[in-house]
Formats: sequence, C-alpha cells, structure tokens
Amino acid sequence: MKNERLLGAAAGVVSAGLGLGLSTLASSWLQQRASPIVAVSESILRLTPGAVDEAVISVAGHNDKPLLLGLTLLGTAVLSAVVGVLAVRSLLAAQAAFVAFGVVVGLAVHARLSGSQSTYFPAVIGTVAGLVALTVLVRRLADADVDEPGLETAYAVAGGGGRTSSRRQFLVWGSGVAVLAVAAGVGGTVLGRGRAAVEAARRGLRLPVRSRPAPPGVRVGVPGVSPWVTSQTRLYRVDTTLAVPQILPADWRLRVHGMVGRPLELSYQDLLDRGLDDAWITLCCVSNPVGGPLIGNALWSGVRLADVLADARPHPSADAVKSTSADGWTSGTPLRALTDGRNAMLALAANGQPLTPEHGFPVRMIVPGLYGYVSATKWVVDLEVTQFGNFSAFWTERGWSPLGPVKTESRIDVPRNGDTLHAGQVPIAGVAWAQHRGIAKVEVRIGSGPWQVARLAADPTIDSWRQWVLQWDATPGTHEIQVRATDDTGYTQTGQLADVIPDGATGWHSIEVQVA
Ligand SMILES: Nc1nc2c(c(=O)[nH]1)N[C@H]1C(S)=C(S)[C@@H](COP(=O)(O)O)O[C@H]1N2
Ligand SMILES: [Mo]
Repeated sequence: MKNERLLGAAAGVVSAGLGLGLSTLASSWLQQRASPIVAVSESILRLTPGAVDEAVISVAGHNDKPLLLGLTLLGTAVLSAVVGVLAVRSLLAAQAAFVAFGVVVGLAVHARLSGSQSTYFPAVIGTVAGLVALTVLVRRLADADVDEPGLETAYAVAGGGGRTSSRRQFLVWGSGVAVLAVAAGVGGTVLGRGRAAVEAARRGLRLPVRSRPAPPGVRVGVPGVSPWVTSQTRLYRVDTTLAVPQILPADWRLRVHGMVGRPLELSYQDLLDRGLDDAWITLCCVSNPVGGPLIGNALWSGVRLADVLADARPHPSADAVKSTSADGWTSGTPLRALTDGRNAMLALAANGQPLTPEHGFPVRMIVPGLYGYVSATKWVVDLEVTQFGNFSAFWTERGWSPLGPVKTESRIDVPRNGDTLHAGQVPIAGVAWAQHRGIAKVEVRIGSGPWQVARLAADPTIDSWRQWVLQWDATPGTHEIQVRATDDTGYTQTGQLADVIPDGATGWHSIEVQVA
C-alpha cells in the first residue's frame, strides 16, 4: 500500500513534468516572452507581499529569479505528488486537480502576456499532456493491483507474477514519460535562449522615457469603464506572426529608402541620439466589431517619423510609405499622415517601458488616426517611400482598403449586455473615439426614447479615446441601450451596419439589460 502511494506520487510528478516540459517547448517554439512556468512564478512574485519579495532578494541577491523559479518547480512537484497519491484512490479527482493546475497556468499566462490566438496554446498542450500521462500511468498502477489481488506478500517474496509485470510496465511507462519530460524541458529551454537573451537585453535597457500618469479629468470615475491608459499586457494583440520576432536592439537596423533624396540606415542608438518624444495615442484594429475589444490607449515614446523622413527628403511625387517588419509583414501608409504634423512615430516604449516583444520590440510604428493594419508595423525594419500605385501591402492584397482612417465609434462598457440591474440611478458609461479628429459629443438612447447627451470626461488630446457617462433613472423592464458619437468635424456616427471588411465596422453599439 505504501509502495503504491509512492508510485502514485511518482506518476503525479512525471505527468506534471511532462506537461511543464511540453508547455516550455511550445512557448519557446512560439517565441513567447515567458514560458508558462516563468509566467506562474512572475505571478507569484506579483501576488506575494513586498516584504516577502524583499526578504527573498536579500537572501538570494540578484539570483532571486532562479530561486523563485526553483521554488515554483519544487512547489509544483510537491503538489503533483499529492495529486498522484490521490489519483490512486480517485482518478477523476486527480484529473480535476490537473485541470485546475491548467487553469492556474492559463490565468498566469493571461496576466503576464498579451493575448492572441496562440498565447494559451502552451498551457493547453501542457495540461492535455499531463492529463493523458497521469491517466495512462495510474491505469497501469490499477492494473497491477487487479491482476493478482491479495498476493502482495507472495509477489514480494517471489518477485513474480502478472502483478509484477504490470508494475514493471508502470515503471517502463513512467520512466518513458520522465525522459520525455526532461527532453522537452531541456529542449524548450535551449530553444528559448534567443528569446531569453532578448528579454535580458530588454530588461537591461534604461530608456530616457517617463511613465506619466493619465492627465487630470480623463476618467468619468465609473467602475467597469475601460481604464483610460491600457497597460502593454492588457493591450489587444493582432498580428500574423506565429513566432514573435526576437530582435536585440544592438542588431536592429531601419532602412529608409525608395523615392528619397538621401537613403538612411538607422540603428537603435541613432534613434536614442535623436531624442525621444512621447504622445498619448489610441490604437485600434480595423477588424474590431462594433462594441469590440480591439482598442487601447497608451503613452508611446519614440522618434517622430516626420523628422526621419525629412532627413531622407522624399520625392514630391511620392504619396506612400511601405513599411516591412522583420517577419515580412507589410503595410502601406499615406506619406501625408507621416509628415503632416501629427505624432506619427517610430516607438521604442509604451507607458514608460520598452515595448514588449509581442507589441513590436525593439521598434514599431504608431500613427494617430489610422487603423493598425495601415500604420502600426511592429518589428519594423524597412521604410520604402513610394507611391500607392506601385505596391500592395499584406492586408490590401486580401481585400482590405488601402487607406484605413479610423472611423468615429463609441462603445458601452457598463452596464454589460445581459446585466440585471436594480431600478433607480444607474450610470451608463463607456468610451468613444475618433483619433486625430476628436470626440465632440456622445449620445445615449434608451429603447425608442430621445437621444440624451452624455457627460464627457476631459480630452487632453484628439488622438486618444474619450470616456463618457450618462446617469439613467432605470425603470423595471427590459431595455435596449444604444450609443452614438459625434466627432469634432461634426460627423455623427452612422447607425448603418457595416462589416469590418474592407475598411472598418459601422453601426451603433447596442446592449440589452433587465431592470428588476
Ligand atoms: N509586423 C506586424 N505588424 C503589425 C501587424 C502584423 O500582423 N505584423 N498587425 C497590425 C494590426 S492589424 C494591428 S491592429 C496592430 C496591432 O498592434 P498590437 O498588437 O500591438 O495591439 O499591429 C499592426 N502591426
Ligand atoms: Mo488590425
């Protein structure tokens, strides 16, 4: 019996190990900034009180990260051993525990990395592999018991019989899983070395940038409204890359060429030498549906593209800049939008921190007023001054409009669609955006009632979104709530529904709530 617990514990540990190993391999293959185990230990660091962190740092000095990682691995081993022991009694309960591990890992990844389709893949593959290994191994253990029940002593003395062969099978499978786990873990770590080097370089950067607090008055102060500043980890992520490009700042070069009087080649240091400006800019995606989440606002720091282009002296007949990323993605931007005085920039940082690899480290473009697909090239390495007639970019080849000015839009953040509310005073609040034109007015309509003018928060720049709120005296029943915005040119958002393709969705965001 005691032996069985031990084997159960071993089954738990090697199964969890396989899950961890494969998830590490997968995250390295996807070039994610942090493997799931690193994400978990970073989250633990975040959640532990500062005093504990300081104690750890004072003991371990600069080796606090490896120590933390070691402790996380140890904790995982202990927990999975316990689950393995449990598995001998109830496989289902143990499987549930493994799924719970997977959820915890998923949450940690969610907290530490910017999400995209592939972000959760390592956590999922790790959980599935761990579950399968645990199930197979524990079944082998159970077989060993069923084969010759009650012959424990005979088996122990004689060392033979079907029970022994099942147990031997368990050991063979168990060692197989253990070897795979170690191979995947080591392989993943080796494969992830490039990523680790870039991460170390990124952390070592001391950029002359500030993280400024949000300007005064930009918040309506209603819980549930999207924060005015979006952190890099919370910023939506859209790109076509499977493996995030890993570029050391020292290796980065930007070529500026094409229809120019003076071609340039700039290094990261060249950008720093030019001095960095910053600006609040709201970035959004053309494929954001009405009411959708693909939008965020940050303080971007970088070099103004107008200055770089001025040095390159574009030919007067040029009307476009084709930008290319390290992974070959392309984008076409009107030259005018880069030179007309707006804060179009080569960004090195967001919210006072170097860009994360997912958001374009070391350098990306950011242009107020244009959708990302025609302007916000991440990992940018090439700018060709040209004419729209001479090329088509990645998304324009696929049916999207060559020009992508952001459409005037608005979104209800609170209440949420489907909420049940109490009758009485209820704030209806959200965000509206019309980058580089500015929001002049937001109106809300309850059912078929009149459009009511919402209160707008402060608007320190026309390049960022603007919060709004309307106090509503909610009466019992089911209500539809709609919102529409008017921009500073006087244009009011159309209620006409349009799909995201080819140049952005239109229509009023509409939700339904129950008032009890
Ligand atoms: N290299 C590269 N840059 C890219 C893309 C891409 O697929 N590859 N997608 C663009 C699109 S469609 C958008 S909306 C923005 C999204 O930027 P984010 O992921 O930092 O939020 O990046 C743009 N830059
Ligand atoms: Mo996009």
